[in-house]
Amino acid sequence: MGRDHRRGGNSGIDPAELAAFRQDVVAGLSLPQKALPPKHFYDAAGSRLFERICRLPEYYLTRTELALTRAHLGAIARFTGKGGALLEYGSGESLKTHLMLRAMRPAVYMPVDISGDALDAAVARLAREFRGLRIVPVIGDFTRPLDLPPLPGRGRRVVYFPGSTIGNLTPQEAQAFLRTTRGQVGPRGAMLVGVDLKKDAGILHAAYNDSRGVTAAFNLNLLARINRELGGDFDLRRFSHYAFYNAPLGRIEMHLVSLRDQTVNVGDHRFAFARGESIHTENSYKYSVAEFRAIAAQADFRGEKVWTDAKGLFALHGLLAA
Ligand code: AVJ
Repeated sequence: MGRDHRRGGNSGIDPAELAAFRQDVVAGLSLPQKALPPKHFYDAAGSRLFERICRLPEYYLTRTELALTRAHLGAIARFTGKGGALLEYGSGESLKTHLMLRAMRPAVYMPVDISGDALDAAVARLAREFRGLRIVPVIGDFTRPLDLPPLPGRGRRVVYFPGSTIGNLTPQEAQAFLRTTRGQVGPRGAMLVGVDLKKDAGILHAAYNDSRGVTAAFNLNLLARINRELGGDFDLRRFSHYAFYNAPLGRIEMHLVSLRDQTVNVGDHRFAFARGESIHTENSYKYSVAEFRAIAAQADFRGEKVWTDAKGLFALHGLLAA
């Protein structure tokens, strides 16, 4: 189903994805502050590690958003309306997607993900569970402009973007992304977006420095992936996971810190690291309800509804085209 929208084969590594990965790594490790985009965390091993993160006691985000979605499902479905088109940035593998599809009963569901394999698996399962649902999978990357097939149907168009993935973008990038989304859903459209809230720095610190070291393994897997796919020779014992809350900027930063002066090869490229120098691997922005609504307003979305948990950990925003 929908293979005509698809980029490549379904076994091994997609050559286009590999080329993009190589380009990002060479460019990112050539910067004065070395940096790698977090989207490359999610190879098969990284996706498994992320699923383990989601089950960690310290990582409150996933379970809080799920509980929130369950608790308010009726109100969320009244907000989206039924029978429209649901576009999700993410593969649709999550339990939250099932809940949303069951409550909203859209005519069309369009999952957008960079992993063709993840899409294949999710589409097969959803097609079995939701007979009659038109599923249009799209391989794509929400951080880049994306040519989507037109969303069919005359019902409301709703974009679902759970998981606080929007936190990976800077506020400026988030605003531009919301503006693109606003164009996709049109004048009667809506968006449901999961956003991690600002909170006590100790809670944030624990969530990104878990006691079992799963987040550290997730971060370091990026170097293992470079070794596996790009012929790198990173010695993982010579780098360490470092995550902290940058309060002035309102974000968790993740880095990989070089434990000594060293040189690393990636294919034909050589990169020098001083002891203590880091690769910045992820930002995870945290927004108060008012801060996020202000960004949405700049993109012509009005904050219509917001659902939060009792502890004020996580927010699900219901935005309407303004
Ligand atoms: C998937 C981007 C929401 O920022 O919390 C989890 C990724 N990184 N632990 C986040 C992540 C380290 C996660 N997002």
